[in-house]
Amino acid sequence: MKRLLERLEEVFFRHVGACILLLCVMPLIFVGHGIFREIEVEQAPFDAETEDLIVVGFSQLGSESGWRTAHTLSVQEALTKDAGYFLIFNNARQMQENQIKALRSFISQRVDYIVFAPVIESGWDTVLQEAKDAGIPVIVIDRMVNVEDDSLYTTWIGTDARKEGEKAGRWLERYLREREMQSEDINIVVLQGTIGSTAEIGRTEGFRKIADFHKNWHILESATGDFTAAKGKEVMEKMLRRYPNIDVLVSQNDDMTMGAIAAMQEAGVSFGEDGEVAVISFDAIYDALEMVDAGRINVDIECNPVQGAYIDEIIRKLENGETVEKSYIVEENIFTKDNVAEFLEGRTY
Ligand code: GYE
Repeated sequence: MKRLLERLEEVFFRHVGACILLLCVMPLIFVGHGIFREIEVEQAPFDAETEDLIVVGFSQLGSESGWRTAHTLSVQEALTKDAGYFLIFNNARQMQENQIKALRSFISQRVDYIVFAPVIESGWDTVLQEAKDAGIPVIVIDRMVNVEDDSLYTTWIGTDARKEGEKAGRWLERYLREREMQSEDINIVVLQGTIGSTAEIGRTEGFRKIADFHKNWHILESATGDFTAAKGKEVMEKMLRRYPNIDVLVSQNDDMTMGAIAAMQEAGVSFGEDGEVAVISFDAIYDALEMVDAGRINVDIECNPVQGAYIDEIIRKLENGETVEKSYIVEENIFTKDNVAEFLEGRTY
């Protein structure tokens, strides 16, 4: 009996001991995990090798589209070690809070420059003030920030999204005129990008400006597909169920267009040059241009992701103490079946 009691005592303490140990260790595991999650950005090793390099923290908003992949690559290809840079990259996965964390991490690492593609326009005043207080120049790329004090960033390199939206509207005017449909009722649906982003705001407003001139153009619905193919498909499926006679799809990027095309195919709705639904897309990535060539997308309004070389040039000027412009707008084209072939050749994205 005594031996049995001793045995029970031994087992009991062993288990309680294990539980206590686990209780002590568990919080550490969680805290540790939290820490590692927060500091996802690569640390800049400030050793002899990097001392001569210009350290750039690059906060990319996400990897939601083919355009974004080309954009990231363009920055990485321009800011190489051979060109004199040490690039710290962070992908915010389309979440503003991740981007703010990345910017704070760059500030605490005392990088030489911050390059930053903001997911939406608002909400940056505080963190950009922190960068300014730390004396770190901020180069905003692609989308814009909407801040009270524009001395919070040094310069912006991007595209004219409003003009892109207007170009889409002008193309539709021409298209309807050529088919002598300019007086008919035209039903339009719009797949918007991330709400509150420069690309979404500009393309929505630019297109609407032209649409407002035409009382026979009816925008049945505008809904966001968040610039992704999956969401674009999902939203288009709902629209196709709701509206049996869509004449025009305006899709604010090629990825959503691909999703919407899949939805139309599944629903048995024809589209493109000879179809029921005319397709207007934005970005002009390679795969979409092939679809323009094949007559499946009627028009693609280009948005140029090749912005890396501009950043390099701007940083070099700043290093030499030269002044830079407050904004740089990259050049853009518009592609239809008539001109696309010559641009397909040699296009890398
Ligand atoms: O059109 C889209 C991407 O901000 C211009 O973002 C960029 C847009 C681009 O996700 O594909």
